[in-house]
Amino acid sequence: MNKFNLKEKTLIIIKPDALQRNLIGEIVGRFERKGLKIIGMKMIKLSDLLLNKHYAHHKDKFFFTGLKNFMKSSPVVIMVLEGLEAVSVTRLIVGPTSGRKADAGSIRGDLCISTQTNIVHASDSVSTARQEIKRFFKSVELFNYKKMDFEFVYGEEERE
Ligand code: FUP
Repeated sequence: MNKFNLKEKTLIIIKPDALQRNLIGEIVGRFERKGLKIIGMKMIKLSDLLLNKHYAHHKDKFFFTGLKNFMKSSPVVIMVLEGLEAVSVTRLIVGPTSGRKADAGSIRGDLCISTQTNIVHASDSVSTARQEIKRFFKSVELFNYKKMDFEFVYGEEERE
């Protein structure tokens, strides 16, 4: 068996601020250019039910209501990305929560200045990713397909 898990998966939410600011293509492009594989993608409107589950760890925080209102203010684009260490690689590309603290070069560092309207959500661990993917996608909405750049995205020792 391959010691590298090239099929690690993570959930991305492209938030309402990114939609309003015409940044969907920019964000998807950054993940694509990194070499992450898009195995699921759709536009949805987040419900209270979904948001209460997704942000359950923040339910007692002062910003919870504002965060929910923001996340419901327009549709969002959600994606499942797959690749070697997809969860940590994606978090690195996204940057820390506050756009003011995120390094230049990261999505949040380059594209936002807020802690709340911070462009994108990315799962914070492999186990959270599993739960979040299940919450947002049916199994028939996730695709297993061959990508032609595979041999160039990964080196031989990672592919075998
Ligand atoms: P992250 O994993 O970087 O998305 O950050 P958190 O799970 O800590 O926070 C989730 C969301 O809560 C953030 F994307 C935005 C919101 N939030 C605020 O609105 N204010 C805060 O002070 C902290 C987080």
